[in-house]
Amino acid sequence: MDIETVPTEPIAGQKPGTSGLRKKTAAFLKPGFLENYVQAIIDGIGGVAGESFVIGGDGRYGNKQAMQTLIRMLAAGGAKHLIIGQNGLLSTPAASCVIRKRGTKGGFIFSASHNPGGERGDFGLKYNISNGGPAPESVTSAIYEATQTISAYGLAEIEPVDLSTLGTVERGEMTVEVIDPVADYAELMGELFDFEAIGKLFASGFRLSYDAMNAATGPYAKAILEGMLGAPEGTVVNGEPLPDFGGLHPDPNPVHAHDLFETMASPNAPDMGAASDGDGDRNLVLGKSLPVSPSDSIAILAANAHLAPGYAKGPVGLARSMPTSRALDRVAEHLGIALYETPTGWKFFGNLLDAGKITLCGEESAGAGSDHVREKDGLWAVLLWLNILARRGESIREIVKGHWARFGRNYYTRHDYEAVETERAEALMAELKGRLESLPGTTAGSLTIEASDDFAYRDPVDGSLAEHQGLRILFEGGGRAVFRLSGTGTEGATLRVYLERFEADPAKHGMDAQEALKPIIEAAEAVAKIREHTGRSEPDVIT
Ligand code: VG1
Ligand code: CO
Repeated sequence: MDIETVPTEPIAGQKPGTSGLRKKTAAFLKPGFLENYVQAIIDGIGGVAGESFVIGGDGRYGNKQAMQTLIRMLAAGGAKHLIIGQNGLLSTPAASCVIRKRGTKGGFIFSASHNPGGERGDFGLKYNISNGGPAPESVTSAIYEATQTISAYGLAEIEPVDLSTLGTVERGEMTVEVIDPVADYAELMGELFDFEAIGKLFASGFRLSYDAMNAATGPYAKAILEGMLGAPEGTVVNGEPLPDFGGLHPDPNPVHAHDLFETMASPNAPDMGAASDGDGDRNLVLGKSLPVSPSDSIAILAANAHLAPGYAKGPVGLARSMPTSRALDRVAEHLGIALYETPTGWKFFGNLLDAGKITLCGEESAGAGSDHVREKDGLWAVLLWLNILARRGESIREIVKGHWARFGRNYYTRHDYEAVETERAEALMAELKGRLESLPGTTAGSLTIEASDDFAYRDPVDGSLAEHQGLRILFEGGGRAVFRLSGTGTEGATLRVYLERFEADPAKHGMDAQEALKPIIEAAEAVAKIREHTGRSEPDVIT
C-alpha cells in the first residue's frame, strides 16, 4: 500500500466548538481542509496505528465523499479495523452505542447536527472517545494544538470502499466492515424499555406522529416504532435521510418543526408528536396542543424513569446543563439523590456517567439521555415517554399538569439572536461581564438582582476546570437570566438568553410562558441592553 504524504500548513488553527468542528459545507470540503483537520485529529489523539474506529454520519451532503478521504487517511496512519454504518449512516447515539459495544478507540461522526445541510448549508465532524462520548476538553485542546503545528497529511493509495454493501473488505493492512446502522441500537432499546407495553399502547389505537426531518433517525424510527412496536405505517414522517434534508432545517423547534406544531395544534391531533434533529441526538415531545418544554421533559422522564425496565431501580443521580431549568433539581430533591450542574455540551456528562454518579441527564436544547450511551439520544427519549404513557395510562397533558401540580412549574424560555456581528455580540458579553460584580443589590426593570456570576465548573471526577461558561443573573424571588454565546453556529455569533421563573401555585400554572416570564425578559433587556448591542428588536428563535 502506497502512502502519499502531502505537505500542508496550519489553516488558522481550527478550534472544535461545543460539539466538534462545524463550517459552511463549501469551506469544509474545499480541497485540503478536511484532510488538514482529520490529520490534526489523528495527531491529537496520539495516532491510530493498530486501532479500531467507528465511522458514521447524518447522511448530509458531502458525507460519503468525506468518508472515503477519512478511510484513506486512517489506512495511512496504520489503523487496523473500521466499522462503518451502511451508506455512511449512523445517528450520533447509535455511533456512541457501537463504539461502546465494539470497544473501539473512538469514532468519527460527520454531522453538523441541527444546522442546515446541503451544498449551501453546514458540514461538520466530531470525534468521540472510547466511552462513546464527545471528546473532552483535554482531547479537543490536543486536536487544536495539532491544527496549529501541522505540516503534512497522509493519504493511502487504496480503492474506495462500497459503503452500500454490508460485509467486510480489506484495504491494505486494514479491514473495513460495513454494518447495519440500526441493529445494535434497536437491540439496546429493546433491553431498556417495555416493548410489550408500548406495543399494546399502539394496538389500542394510540397515535404518534414522529417527524424525522429527512435526517438520521428515519430508518431507526421506522424499524423500531413501525417495525418492532407495531405503530401504523405513516407514524414516521420525513423518514428518508436526504443529503439536503429535503430543504428542511432539522432543528426540532417551533420555527423549523412548524408543520409538526401545526399538526399537534389541530382538532384531530394525534396523541403524541415527536421530532429529532439532523444527527438524532435531540428530541422534542408534544401533547395535543401542548408542546413539552425540553427542561420539563427531562424532569418528567427522571421522575418516571422507574416505570421502564432499564431504570427500574430509579436514577442514582441526575445532571443538567447550567442554563437548563431547575425543574430537574426538584425531582432530585424529592428522590433524595444528587444533582450536578454542568456547562453546556454533552461532553461534561461523560465523567459523571462513567463514574456511576448519574443515571439521567439533559439540556434545555432538546437533549436528554442516560447511562445507556454517552450522547444525548432523541429516539430513546421518545421511547421512554411511550413507556411512561403506556404504564400510566394518562395523556401527555395529564402527566405534565400532574408534574407541575406536584413539583411546581418552572416557567422557561430561550431567546436566540442569530448571526449577530461577532464584535457586537462579544461587546455585549464583555460589557456585562465587566459589571457583573457590581450588579447585586441594583434593580433591573422591576426586579432586584440578588446574585450574579460567570459560571465555572470543576469536574468532580477529574478535577478539571471549565471557566466562562455563561453569565448568570439571579433575581429576588428565584427568577434567573443566563447569557452565553453559542459554540455551534457558523455565521457571526449567536447570543442565547435563557430565562426562568418558578411558580409554586397550581392556580397560576396555565399561563403562556412568554407572558409569565415578562418581568424576567424585561429585566434581562434592562441589564444587558440586548437591543442596543445587537441592533435587533426581537429574537430570531424563541423556544
Ligand atoms: C448547542 C446547545 C447545546 C448542545 C449543542 C450540541 O450548543 O445549546 O446544549 O449540547 O448545541 O448539540 P451551543 O453552543 O450552540 O449553544 V447537537 O444536537 O449539535 O449535537
Ligand atoms: Co444533534
